[in-house]
Amino acid sequence: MSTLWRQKMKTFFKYHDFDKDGFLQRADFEGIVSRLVKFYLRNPRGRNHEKAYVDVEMRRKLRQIFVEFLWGDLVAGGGNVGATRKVTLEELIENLSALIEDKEGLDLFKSSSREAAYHFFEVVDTNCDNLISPDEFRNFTDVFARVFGRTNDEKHAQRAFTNIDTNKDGFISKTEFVAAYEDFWVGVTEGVGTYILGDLI
Ligand SMILES: [Ca+2]
Ligand SMILES: [Ca+2]
Repeated sequence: MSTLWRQKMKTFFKYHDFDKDGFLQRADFEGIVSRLVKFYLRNPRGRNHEKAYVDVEMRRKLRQIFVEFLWGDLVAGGGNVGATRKVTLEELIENLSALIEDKEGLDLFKSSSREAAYHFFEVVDTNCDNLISPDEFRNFTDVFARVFGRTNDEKHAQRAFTNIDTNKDGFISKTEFVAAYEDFWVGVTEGVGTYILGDLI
């Protein structure tokens, strides 16, 4: 895999290793879900942010993304996904490259990545019009930055938006979002999803 790809994995790793102990664990991902739910309960940002929706539906979508897909399929590589498992950056890189360098593994990976991207899209599209506007995207990067304990970098958020919006109509469609999310994980050169998490570390 390329240097750029490794850099993306390192960026993902650093953001998600919330307690900065050099390992990714189930608790890191559970913690992200709890913090996001708590944040949206306190600061409803959209039409679909009634308390009951956030508490049940959004929590379910976020768990699917962070605990089942990101932690279970991807970081833990389908092995032990329980509380005792600790994964280093090198191990993440090994698990993920083994998965995407295998034809069958890649197909499987793409279908779960698509499903996770759909859920993500619904979380970001707060007015439920099936498009992500620049404002919705900014809101989302802002919420994520808070949850990950960083400051939001507007410049990088804007660059990410422009790259993802491939037909340049000023909105991110579901198809564009799915393509960008997949590109982040499998692309070895700079592509539509390289900066989806912000600038690379
Ligand atoms: Ca929208
Ligand atoms: Ca577009």
